[in-house]
Amino acid sequence: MRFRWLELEILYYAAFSTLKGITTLLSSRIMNEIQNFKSGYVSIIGAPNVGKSTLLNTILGQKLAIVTPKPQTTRNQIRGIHTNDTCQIIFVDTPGLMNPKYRLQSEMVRTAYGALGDADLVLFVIDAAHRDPDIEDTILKRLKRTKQTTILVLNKVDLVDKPTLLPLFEDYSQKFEFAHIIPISARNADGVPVLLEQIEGYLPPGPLYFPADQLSDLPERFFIAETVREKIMLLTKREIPYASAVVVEEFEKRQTNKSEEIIYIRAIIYAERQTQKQIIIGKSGKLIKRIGQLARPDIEKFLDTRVFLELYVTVKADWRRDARQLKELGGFVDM
Ligand SMILES: Nc1nc2c(ncn2[C@@H]2O[C@H](COP(=O)(O)OP(=O)(O)OP(=O)(O)O)[C@@H](O)[C@H]2O)c(=O)[nH]1
Ligand SMILES: [Mg+2]
Repeated sequence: MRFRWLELEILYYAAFSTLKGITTLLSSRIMNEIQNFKSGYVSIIGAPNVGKSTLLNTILGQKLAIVTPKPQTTRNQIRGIHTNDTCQIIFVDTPGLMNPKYRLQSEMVRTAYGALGDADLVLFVIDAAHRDPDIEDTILKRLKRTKQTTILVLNKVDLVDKPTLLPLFEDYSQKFEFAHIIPISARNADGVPVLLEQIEGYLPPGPLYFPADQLSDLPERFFIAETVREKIMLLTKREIPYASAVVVEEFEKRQTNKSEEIIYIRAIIYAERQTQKQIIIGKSGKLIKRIGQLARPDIEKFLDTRVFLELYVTVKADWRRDARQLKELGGFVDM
């Protein structure tokens, strides 16, 4: 009997020390991982239409920022979170930089430069197929003042012949001391893994700021309004894409007659003139119906539920030039 007890005791101690060993090993690995984990903010800046938002979406593997072939699509800072086992990067997509002609554009420029302040790293994106020397020089002057570590991203290389890239490398490396110059095609994801690898190298050690599965810290309403605005930008011409704003007024879970859950969304489209309002509505409401038809599936995909989308158009004269309206309709905050 005594022998049995001894045997049990030995077994108990053996099991206990193995368990202790495993726990110590695990916790030291976790500690190591925490110590080696990196995180930080990376701002994406550049002229309008160079592919900043496309790059953000490609990195995230999901459409977060709206994209259109028209310049000045993005109006606000769009934060997208990329997390893997070793790092968390908060990318900040920004409005395209330009010489502003009215208040909305000044706010957009202020918003874009506002993303430089807290950035651990800057991605300066240019369109390798269509350069804009004036804007580029203005941006470079700013970067020289802020002295931030910057990677130059030559985007849309799918549109240019490879030999034309070499002079670009030479030209830009003379203009600024870039940490790297990386050619990519944001649309095809070519070069994006290399870019990500380089970015990670510049991040400081840091914690997970957001849960690993979180994609953005912006509210759902913002992305819904943006999706509707994207469709307006795609379906309208001349001044209308730039004179339109969208605000989600109602966002509510409801039950259908068949007890299915559905999200009811009421969004208001703001135009600056009565004539613009009529065009957005279209003959017998045809265009606004089309805007809704294109926006709804995107919103359903984003929210992962069925959606009932109701759109209205209203006029707010010259909202783009009015500070108070810009806050309400454009989502601009004091910085
Ligand atoms: N061929 C090609 N087109 C691209 C690439 N990246 C973006 N585009 C296109 O360029 C256009 C502008 O892309 P966006 O991502 O909206 O550009 P942006 O810099 O965010 O533009 P703003 O928000 O207006 O400043 C869209 O038509 C994209 O599909 C690329 O790598 N190759
Ligand atoms: Mg954009």
